[in-house]
Amino acid sequence: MHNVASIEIEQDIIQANDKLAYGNRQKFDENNVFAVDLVGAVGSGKTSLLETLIDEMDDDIGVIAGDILSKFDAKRIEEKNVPVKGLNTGKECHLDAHLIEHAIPEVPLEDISILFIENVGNLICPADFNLGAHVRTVIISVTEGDDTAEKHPMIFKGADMAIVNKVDLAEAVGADADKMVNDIKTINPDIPVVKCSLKTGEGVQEIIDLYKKFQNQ
Ligand SMILES: Nc1nc2c(ncn2[C@@H]2O[C@H](COP(=O)(O)OP(=O)(O)OP(=O)(O)O)[C@@H](O)[C@H]2O)c(=O)[nH]1
Ligand SMILES: [Mg+2]
Repeated sequence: MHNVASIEIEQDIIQANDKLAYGNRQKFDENNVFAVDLVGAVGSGKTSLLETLIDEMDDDIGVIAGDILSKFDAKRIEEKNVPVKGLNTGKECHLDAHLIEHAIPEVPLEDISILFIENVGNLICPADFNLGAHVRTVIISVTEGDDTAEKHPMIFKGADMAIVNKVDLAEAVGADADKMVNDIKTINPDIPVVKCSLKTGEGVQEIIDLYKKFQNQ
């Protein structure tokens, strides 16, 4: 009985979130803003990827940076002189559409063409929470272990593209980056997967090309 009740509550929360996400998507579309939900394990390279993309992409980029307690990531993005709104989730281990709805007025959508939303570092909680973004990217890195994708299939099932980062460290940590790519492709055969190193630049152009392709779809 208790289990049935908790499933119903969870469904209600997810449905309410989906409704708000739809509203967020409308605001992005009205402003011709392509929005990306960037999800990944703690320390997998989310903020580093954004720093690189801000440097390398021609687009006007804005960022919403979610963190549990700090504004560290927002400060790193601020140094790149692009619009950024830092969001603290408190105890919550994911962003949700309601938080994004309230952050949107603080990002000048009319001045940007891409909005990256850095989700809280976590491969579990964000899976169910649509933010209204056009694309969800999942980034993991070899240093979390090459069984990471196998252990977290749900996050890859709902993703549009995936990145296996820090391949420059694969040998040092005894991880097989190709296995990680294959695991992701087994979980979700429809999505592109890029092997990347934000230290050497490997894979960065491929990621940029994918975002351009998604933007033009
Ligand atoms: N060697 C190597 N280090 C990397 C790479 N990408 C990121 N790092 C380092 O990994 C650490 C974590 O990177 P972040 O970009 O802060 O990771 P994050 O996913 O934003 O972390 P949280 O927001 O705390 O979850 C930093 O010290 C980066 O310099 C990479 O490709 N290779
Ligand atoms: Mg970060």
